[in-house]
Amino acid sequence: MTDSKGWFEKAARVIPGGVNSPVRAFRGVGGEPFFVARGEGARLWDVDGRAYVDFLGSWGPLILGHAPRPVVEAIVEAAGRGTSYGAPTPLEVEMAEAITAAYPSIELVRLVSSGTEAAMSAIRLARGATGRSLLLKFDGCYHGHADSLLVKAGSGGATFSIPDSAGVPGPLARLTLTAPFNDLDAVRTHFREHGGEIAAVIVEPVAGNMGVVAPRPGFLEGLREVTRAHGALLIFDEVITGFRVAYGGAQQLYGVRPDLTCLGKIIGGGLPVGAYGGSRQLMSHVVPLGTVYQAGTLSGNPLAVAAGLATLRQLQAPGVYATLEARGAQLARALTVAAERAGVPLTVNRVGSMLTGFFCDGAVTDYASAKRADTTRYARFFHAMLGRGVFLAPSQFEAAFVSLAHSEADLAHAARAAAEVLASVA
Ligand code: KE4
Repeated sequence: MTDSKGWFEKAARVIPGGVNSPVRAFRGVGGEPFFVARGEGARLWDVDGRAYVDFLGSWGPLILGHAPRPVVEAIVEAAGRGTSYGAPTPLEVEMAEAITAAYPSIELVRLVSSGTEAAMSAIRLARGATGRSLLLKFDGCYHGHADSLLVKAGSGGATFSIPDSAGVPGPLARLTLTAPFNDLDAVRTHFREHGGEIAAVIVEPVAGNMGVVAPRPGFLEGLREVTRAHGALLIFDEVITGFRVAYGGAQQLYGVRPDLTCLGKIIGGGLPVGAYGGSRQLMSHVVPLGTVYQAGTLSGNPLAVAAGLATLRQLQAPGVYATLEARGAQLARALTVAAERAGVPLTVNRVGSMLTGFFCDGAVTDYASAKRADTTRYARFFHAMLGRGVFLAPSQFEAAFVSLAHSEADLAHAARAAAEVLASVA
């Protein structure tokens, strides 16, 4: 019987780095990844038979936990009728109706197959609808791997960005401006200098990809105001926050309406779905209505949409978000108390059921402050928790997620493990 180590060796012979997405390779925490045999509820089992309480939840989609019965039944039922048609189906309409009902800012929505596709399409639409070329994104925010979004701030405060990946042409990177998250002054400066050329600002309304960082009061409202004043579009990338921090996402939670919204993760219930949407006027620029091209063989795939709809139906039950809020708060409190008792500097940022414990003192409000965290200590914490059967994100700069499948006992297990581990990494 092949163990995780054996599978990783086999994988590395045929897959770059042995993984199909780089963060899974544990490079952020060292060591080698375990290989999964199965998941059920709040638990994962690896091929070596070890069980973990899973606070990664596949990086966000599994708000109901692993293999929830209504979702599995919906997938099986849909699969029995076929797996893909390349032709429209009623289920896609039901998903679009569910999204537009939950997001008043969305009148028309296009389903795609990943968050990357959603963000890539949204920025192309913004450029096509405004006739402008510049984009503005925030340091530490991640919107998938489309070329225009793999950029970072130029050195020495240079206005224009530089590629954050090989293969991204310099001239393309320079069309994307960057600013620190939560820094409205920096955004206003960019608009003063380039206002008439900026097509859109794209933001994670609650950042998840630098670790969890909440918007400062007034930040999102300020983005809404400055983009409107300059005729630029505001894009909320709610691939993580959509149906996570509230049924209506961060735009419901903070009461700020973007022009375009990207969704993903939860709306696929663990299968590949992304979406982007906005006003009828804006979305009418998208082919076949308009001239902004976007297409996809498996867009609106019936199995993925069936899984997503079954998930959303569960999230419409009364009290769901109060439960997620309470469980998120309970885990955050347990981490904070354990760190205080152990004398370990830990700043826990949380919004609802997404949270990150940064191994540093002081507030974490943007990428620069997040990078103060002690990643070596985080790596030791991660592995010690894994050894106690608790699976967290294999990177300090990612989020942990609590699901509706996590029980009181699971949270108590994590709290006990954190108390033991933090005492040992002090
Ligand atoms: P995908 O293409 O991975 O489905 O979505 C890209 C994306 C877009 N927007 C936000 C806010 C996202 O968080 C993501 C993807 N998130 C990462 C980690 N937080 C997925 C994990 C991975 O890359 O393997």
